Amino acid sequence: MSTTLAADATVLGACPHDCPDTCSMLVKVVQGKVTGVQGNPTHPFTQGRLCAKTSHYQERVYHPERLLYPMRRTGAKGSGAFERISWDEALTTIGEKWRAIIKTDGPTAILPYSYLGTQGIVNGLTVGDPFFNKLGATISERTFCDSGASTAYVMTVGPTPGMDPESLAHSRFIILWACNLLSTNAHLWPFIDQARKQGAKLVAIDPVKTGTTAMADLHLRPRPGTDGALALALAMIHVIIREGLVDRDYVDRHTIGFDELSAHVAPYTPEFAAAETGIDAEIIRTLARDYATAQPSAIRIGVAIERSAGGGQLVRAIACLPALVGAWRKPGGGLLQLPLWAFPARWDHLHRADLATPGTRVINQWKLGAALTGSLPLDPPIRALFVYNSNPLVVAPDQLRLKEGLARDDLFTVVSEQFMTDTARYADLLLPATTQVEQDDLMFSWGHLYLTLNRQAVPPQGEAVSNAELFRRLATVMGFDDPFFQRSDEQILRESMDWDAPSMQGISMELLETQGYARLNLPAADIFAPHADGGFPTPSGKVEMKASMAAGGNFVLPTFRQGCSDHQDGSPVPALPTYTPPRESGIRVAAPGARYPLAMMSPKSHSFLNSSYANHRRQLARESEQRLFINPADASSRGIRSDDLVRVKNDRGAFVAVAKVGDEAMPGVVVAPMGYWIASSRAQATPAALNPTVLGDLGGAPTFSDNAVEVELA
Ligand SMILES: Nc1nc2c(c(=O)[nH]1)N[C@H]1C(S)=C(S)[C@@H](COP(=O)(O)OP(=O)(O)OC[C@H]3O[C@@H](n4cnc5c(=O)[nH]c(N)nc54)[C@H](O)[C@@H]3O)O[C@H]1N2
Ligand SMILES: Nc1nc2c(c(=O)[nH]1)N[C@H]1C(S)=C(S)[C@@H](COP(=O)(O)OP(=O)(O)OC[C@H]3O[C@@H](n4cnc5c(=O)[nH]c(N)nc54)[C@H](O)[C@@H]3O)O[C@H]1N2
Ligand SMILES: [Mo]
Repeated sequence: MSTTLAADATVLGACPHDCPDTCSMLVKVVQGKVTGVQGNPTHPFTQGRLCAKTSHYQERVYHPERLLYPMRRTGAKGSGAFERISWDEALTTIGEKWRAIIKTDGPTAILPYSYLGTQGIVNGLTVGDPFFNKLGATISERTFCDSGASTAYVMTVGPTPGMDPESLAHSRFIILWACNLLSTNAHLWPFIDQARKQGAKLVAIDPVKTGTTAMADLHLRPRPGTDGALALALAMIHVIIREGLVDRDYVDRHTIGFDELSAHVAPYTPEFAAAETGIDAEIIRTLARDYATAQPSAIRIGVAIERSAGGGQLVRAIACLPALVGAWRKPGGGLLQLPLWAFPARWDHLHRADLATPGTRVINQWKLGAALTGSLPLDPPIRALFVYNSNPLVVAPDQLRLKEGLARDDLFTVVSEQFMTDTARYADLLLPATTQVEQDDLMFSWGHLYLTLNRQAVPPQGEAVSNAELFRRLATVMGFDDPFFQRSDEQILRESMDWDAPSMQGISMELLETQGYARLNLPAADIFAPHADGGFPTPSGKVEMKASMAAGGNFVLPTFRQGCSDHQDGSPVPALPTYTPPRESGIRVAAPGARYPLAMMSPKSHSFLNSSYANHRRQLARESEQRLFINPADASSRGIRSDDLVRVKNDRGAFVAVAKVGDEAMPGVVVAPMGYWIASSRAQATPAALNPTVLGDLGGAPTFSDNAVEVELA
């Protein structure tokens, strides 16, 4: 933590959240208290604005329900009854329990569970990895978010930042594919707006009608899941090739596998895609023609694109499109996935996979319920769970089984949290965590090309500690004497980046301190076309329409996702982007008399950040209680009217929601926005109770958009 904190100041901070926008934030401190936050007006991406979640961040800092002290459970698991204890007592208890478990069952009986409660390089994704690797705990495979799409993207174009998000201002044709940008990536909108003022056309491909799709010139609504969208992408390739819209020069010089792809897409006609998607074949033809001819054209894919059985193959097909039409030639053309690939973070040094014993057991985090209840056979079983930066009871699938697992009396659970979340209620010990204004951090971004510094503005509330401090304390308790485990936040921060990398030239701590942020050393967005002349970071140096990495079977994603492999069941990945049938959803499954005839999606809520902020009055006032959007056709056949209470169910579970009848949901599809807590739900369950644990075709992605359900009046 910083040494001196001014009583009155405006401190350069950064939004900590798991969101592509990573805003530079001005934190106003008056008499040692944060009185307000504001988007940094000089930051080219933040542009002075914060969002519905963070514009009153001080309300999170001083929320009356903040956890401020370590606590021990006094009631039944889940009851929420706790009493205050000291840090010494909490740490001693953890040390004793863990040592006893290690003695009887070995260290793999301990399972960490974490994600991106905070995204900072110091306190975020990797903060606990060196500790748990050294401890020998089971490795948690974190495939929460974009690991499927990332695997597909890397297979096809390599770990390239892709197009500069700001260069969208120069696009002539923009496709938002499975991306609810105005809610989830709102700071990208001004660039799209600028492009549109210069005549660019905007197309949204999303089964759901959202605020974002309402802004588009054309909204295409494929049936959710792989059957729809993958067929659409393959049909676009089909049309572009058959109608001679290919940029032959670009394809010849910068791609491999074109001839095979050309033969491969022959059956994927617009008529085939029309039957799969419900979108008119002529509209698909026009889309392909416009996309190919209005150069530069851009595709922005949302993370949601991966959430079906064939999501990975879909992203591979989409990643072929810009090369086919030569979109990469100019600024404003190409594919925008996650520009985080541009940041030269020293991930190996941050997660220290080298400290783990080779062969250590790995459990995918979507399987937590199964892992805790024994339905995933484990030897030794999990006897201790350590949760930080995550709220699995709301974000992971299989909620009922997970609840059952967390309720086990013989499971020793520690949760580090800012709030008494649904998961925290099941802890044996609770440890209080700081918010962003109480700590230092450095932020990379997965939505723009700026590094952002967060300086501490006020002292920690109560006895809250940062995650980095938490793991220093745990290392001491467990007797890890390597000084690596006692590095200060400042040391971690400074050692986290490769300052010698070309993209860091011109960036110094001094610059970050004075400006709050710095653009990576890359050309300005209006002249930046990273692949105008090829240079893709794949094994061949080209866009791999036929993926050489697929031929080699499994490979580990070259990212910071420690323990993340590409393919869960070990079956080979097809060399060309190939049609994968839906597992559950898709209208075609819903034959007359089907038990679960509706496809459920559970996308993000506008005012929550995953499950964060769903305990804030301001955000709840806007989101109200759990809603279920249902089409009038499906509602009337079930006797459901708007504001009726409905039960949504499948074999995995059920939850109760307030029905909203309208065309937000297309026929055959229901939409249950995510984030609401169990504690404030009507039937002690949320959409996660219905979500499948089945993984997608690549990268261990979830299949939350491939989920068959039924709805009835409650
Ligand atoms: N307000 C808000 N912002 C957020 C978050 C939040 O919780 N709330 N979460 C952050 C995080 S962690 C992430 S990963 C990003 C996610 O950002 P997005 O991917 O934009 O988020 P989603 O709302 O999950 O999905 C976007 C759209 O994809 C559609 N969709 C879902 N499945 C499919 C499909 O199979 N095909 C097609 N074509 N469309 C589909 C949904 O209907 C939805 O409207 O947002 C980040 N920003
Ligand atoms: N149904 C459905 N489920 C989904 C998704 C979906 O679209 N639909 N999206 C998936 C995706 S893309 C993602 S990224 C995941 C997100 O999953 P999570 O990363 O688990 O997201 P949150 O629910 O925000 O939980 C983060 C928790 O960390 C806590 N926290 C914040 N800062 C700190 C800190 O500094 N220290 C500690 N110890 N705790 C802190 C917060 O209070 C919060 O309770 O959810 C996934 N689950
Ligand atoms: Mo995410």
